Amino acid sequence: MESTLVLIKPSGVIRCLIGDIIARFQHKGLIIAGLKMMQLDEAILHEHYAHLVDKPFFPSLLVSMTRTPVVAMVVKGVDAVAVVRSMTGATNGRKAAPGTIRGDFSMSGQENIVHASDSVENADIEVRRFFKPEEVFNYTDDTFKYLYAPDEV
Ligand code: IDP
Ligand code: MG
Repeated sequence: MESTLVLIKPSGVIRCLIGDIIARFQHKGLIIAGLKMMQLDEAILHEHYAHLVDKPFFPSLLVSMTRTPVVAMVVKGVDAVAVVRSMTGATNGRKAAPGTIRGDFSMSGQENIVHASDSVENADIEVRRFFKPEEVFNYTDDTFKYLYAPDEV
C-alpha cells in the first residue's frame, strides 16, 4: 500500500475546486489518510521545487504558490503514486488529457490546480515534508476488503 502527497494549489483553492478534487480521489477508491490547509513559505517551496529553482519561471511559481493557503493531503492506496499522477494529468493543463484534473480544470502550465508526487521515493520524502507522523491516520484497514481483492492488498 502506497501513500502519496497531493497539494491543491492556490489555483485550485481560489477557483473553489477543493471539494471536487477531494471527491475525485475518494470516488476512485483512494483513502484520504491526512488532510490540512497550510500557508506555504519560500523555505518549504525551495525544498519542494528544488529541481526548478534555476528556471526563469521560479519567481512567478513562488508568487503563485503563496497566493492563498494550499490544501495538503496524504492519499493512500495500492499503486497510489502512479494512480494519482495519472488522475492529475500532464503538467500543462492545455496538454493534459480530458478526464484528468488538469485536463478538466486548467488552461495553464503554471496554474495547474494540483501537485502530486512523481515517484514512490519522492512521495515518501514529500509526505514527511508536509505532515508530521501524528497527522497521518491509519483508520482504513477494515475498508480494504470493499476496495480490493485479497491478493491485491
Ligand atoms: P509536475 O507538477 O507535473 O510534477 P514539475 O516539472 O515538477 O511538474 O513542475 C512543478 C510545477 O512548476 C508545475 O506543476 C507548474 O506549476 C510549474 N511549472 C513547471 N513548468 C513550468 C513552466 O514551463 N512555466 C511555468 N510554470 C511551470
Ligand atoms: Mg513534479
